[in-house]
Amino acid sequence: MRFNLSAQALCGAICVSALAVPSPVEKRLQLIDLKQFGSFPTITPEQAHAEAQPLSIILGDGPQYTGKKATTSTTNKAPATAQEFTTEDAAAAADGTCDRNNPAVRFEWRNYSADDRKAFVNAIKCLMGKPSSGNFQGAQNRYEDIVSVHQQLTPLIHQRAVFLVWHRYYVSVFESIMREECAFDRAFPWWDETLDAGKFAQSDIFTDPYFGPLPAKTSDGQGTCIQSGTFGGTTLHIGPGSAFTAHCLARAVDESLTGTVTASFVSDCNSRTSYDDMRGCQELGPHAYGHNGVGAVMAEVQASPGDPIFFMHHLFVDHSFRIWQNGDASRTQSINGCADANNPCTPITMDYVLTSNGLRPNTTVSQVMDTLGGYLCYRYDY
Ligand SMILES: *[C@@H]1O[C@H](CO)[C@@H](O)[C@H](O)[C@H]1NC(C)=O
Ligand SMILES: *[C@@H]1O[C@H](CO)[C@@H](O)[C@H](O)[C@H]1NC(C)=O
Ligand SMILES: [Cu+2]
Repeated sequence: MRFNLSAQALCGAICVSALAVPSPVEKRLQLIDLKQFGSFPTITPEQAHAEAQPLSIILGDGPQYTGKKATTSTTNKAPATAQEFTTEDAAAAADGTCDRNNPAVRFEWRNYSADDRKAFVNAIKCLMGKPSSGNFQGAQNRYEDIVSVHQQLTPLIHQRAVFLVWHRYYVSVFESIMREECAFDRAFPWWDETLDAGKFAQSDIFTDPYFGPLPAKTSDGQGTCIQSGTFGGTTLHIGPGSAFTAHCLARAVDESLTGTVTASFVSDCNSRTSYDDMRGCQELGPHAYGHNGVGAVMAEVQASPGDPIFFMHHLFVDHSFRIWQNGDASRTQSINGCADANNPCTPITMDYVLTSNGLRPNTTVSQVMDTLGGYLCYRYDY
């Protein structure tokens, strides 16, 4: 809007008519109306900050703490490079054991080699090229099986306690399918979005060799179909919302939204000592702004995994969750909050069942609370 006004002021009637008629470049870009995608609900960073708990509580001066910050094996030494990761590390989790001194390491994108990055996006592309199992509504390839499960489960996995644990499980299901069906045999990456806050589009994650470009939301509020890079020209068949309408993989970055995904927003949320308070703050805070900031497909709750950047984003969300858990040993051993939307609600327990509708076997909250517990076996490089 502001762009239109200043453009008119600067160059008058000729430029106005130029804006009204889409140029050949714009046509080639294939714009898409963003209204169909909606957005994730949010809280403001100011709200999260105002309700942040004082540092004395975070550092453990409260009665339930020993007065010393809990140390966990996440402080153990990392392999120096991602290449040291072996398939043995991946197998460790699958057989239910985890050597806490030698788990798989998820490397921040900047610590992840160009070769690993390529292999990672190619394995996702590989899933898009495999046939659907036929068990998931609307899915036209194996990757869309995974997207469909998120679409179908949406009301059960958002805005309630299970949000962080279910999405941790979902990322692990995605990882397992990449390894077993597309032979991905390297360490996993994660994305420290706080280092790219306000400039997501400048990250080399969003370049042709990797996830493809991140075009800005247009001045009249449209998204752009991704035409180049690993996922250029992708047609999605799950969504928008609960529909199954063929549409392009589109993005529409708003860097004023990505600009709120800062380390201080994350740590204000992580200052909360109650799991469910922290969860609500992360979900409606940095998590929601990352989705809305990338825009278009990513801003639509149900089918957002249609954009593969979804998994990089949820690896970031899971990293924040693990960092909160590192603050006290009890945080891998218990959970609180509502399991359903009843009033009064049923409290969630460690036995609550997590499902991926058969993509992988069901498990329980207790199996995924600890990323080093055996069902899972990974830590983050920092
Ligand atoms: C990963 O990156 C962080 C931040 O740049 C750095 O502190 C850390 O040492 C790196 N880790 C490895 C294993 O390269
Ligand atoms: C998995 O969990 C879902 C949800 O609780 C349940 O409906 C389904 O029957 C479970 N599947 C198996 C195989 O236990
Ligand atoms: Cu989700």
